[in-house]
Amino acid sequence: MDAMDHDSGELQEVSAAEIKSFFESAPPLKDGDEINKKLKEFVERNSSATAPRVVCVTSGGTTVPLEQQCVRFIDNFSSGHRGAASTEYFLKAGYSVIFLYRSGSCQPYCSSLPDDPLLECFDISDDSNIQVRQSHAEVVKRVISEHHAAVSGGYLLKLPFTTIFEYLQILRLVALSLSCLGPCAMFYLAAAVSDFYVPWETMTVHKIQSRSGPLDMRLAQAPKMLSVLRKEWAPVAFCISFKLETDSKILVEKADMALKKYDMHMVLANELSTRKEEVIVVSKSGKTVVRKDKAQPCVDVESPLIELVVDRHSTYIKHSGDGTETTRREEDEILVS
Ligand code: 9Z3
Repeated sequence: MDAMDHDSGELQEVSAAEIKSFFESAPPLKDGDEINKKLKEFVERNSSATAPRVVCVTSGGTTVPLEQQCVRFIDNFSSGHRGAASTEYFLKAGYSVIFLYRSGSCQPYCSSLPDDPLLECFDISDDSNIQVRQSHAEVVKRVISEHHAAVSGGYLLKLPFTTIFEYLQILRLVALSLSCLGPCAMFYLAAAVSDFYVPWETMTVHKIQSRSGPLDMRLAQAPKMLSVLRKEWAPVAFCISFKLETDSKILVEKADMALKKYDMHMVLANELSTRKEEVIVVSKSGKTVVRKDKAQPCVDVESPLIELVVDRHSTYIKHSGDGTETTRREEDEILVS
C-alpha cells in the first residue's frame, strides 16, 4: 500500500486538483446524511467531557471495484485485527473511538470468539429457544457486555466501508467533524488503503465480458489523503499513519519518508509477516521498537503500542499551543510488563 514513485524514489505529490476530482467523481455515499448525523451526535456527546479524547481508528482493507455495477473487485490481505485490537485498548485507556472498518472484518472484543460464532456458540433448546452453549457462555457474555457498554455508553461509534470511494469520503466526514476537538482528536490510520484504483468515470458500467479476451486494465494512482488530512481537514489533530512493507531493508527508511512528507506525528512501521509481533514506532524524536511479550501470548502487541501512543498524545496535548516539541531520542525496546 505504498505511494512510492519507484523510478524517482520520491513519494508522490498530491495536487489539490487530483483530490478535488477524486471526490467529485466518486459515487456519492448512500448514507452520507445518516453518517453525518451519527458523527454530530457522537462528537457533541464526547466534547462535553472535561478532557475529551477521541480517536478515529481505521481498520481493514479497501476494495477497488472494476465495474460500476460491481461483480469483480481488487482486495487486499488486511484482516482488521490491528484496528479492532487497538480500539479495545483505546477504549480501556479512556478514549472514545470512531471505528471506521471494512465491512465483515475483525470487530473489537470479538477476537476470542470462534470463526462462526452464531453456529458454534448457540444451540436450539428443547423448547425451541436459542441458548448459548455452556462451553462458550463465559466468552459470549463478556463479548456482548463489553461491546454493549462501549456502544450504548456512547464511547464507540462503528462506521463500515467497503470500497476506497466509501473509505475516503467517510474519513473526510470524520476528520471535518473532529476538527473542533483540536489536539484532543487523534487519527490512527491502520486501514490498508489501496494505492491504485479505477476512477469511477472511466469504469465500465456492466460486468466485464470474458469473450473480449485477456483483460488489460490501467489502474490510476489513488491520491494520498494524508497531507490533506493534516493540512486541511484536521490540522491540529494528532496523526498516526502506518507503513507496511515486505522487505525489512526499506521499512524504516520508507516510514521516515512518510513521516516527513505527510507531516505525521508518528508512523508505525510493520512487516507483513511479523506484524503481530513487532511494530517500529518512527517519530521526530527517534525510533522505538514495540514487541509482543512472548511470555504472555494472550497479550497483543497492541497493548504496549497503544500505551506508548497514548503517552505521546498526552505530551502533544500538553505542549500544543506553546510551540514546544519533545526532543527525547530513543532506541529502546518496549515489552509488555
Ligand atoms: C498497516 O500497516 C496495518 O498494521 C496492517 C494490519 C494492515 C498491516 P491486519 O489488518 O494488518 O491486522 O491484518 N496498515 C496500513 C498499511 C498501509 O496501507 N499503509 C500505507 C503505506 O504503507 C500508508 S496509508 O504506504
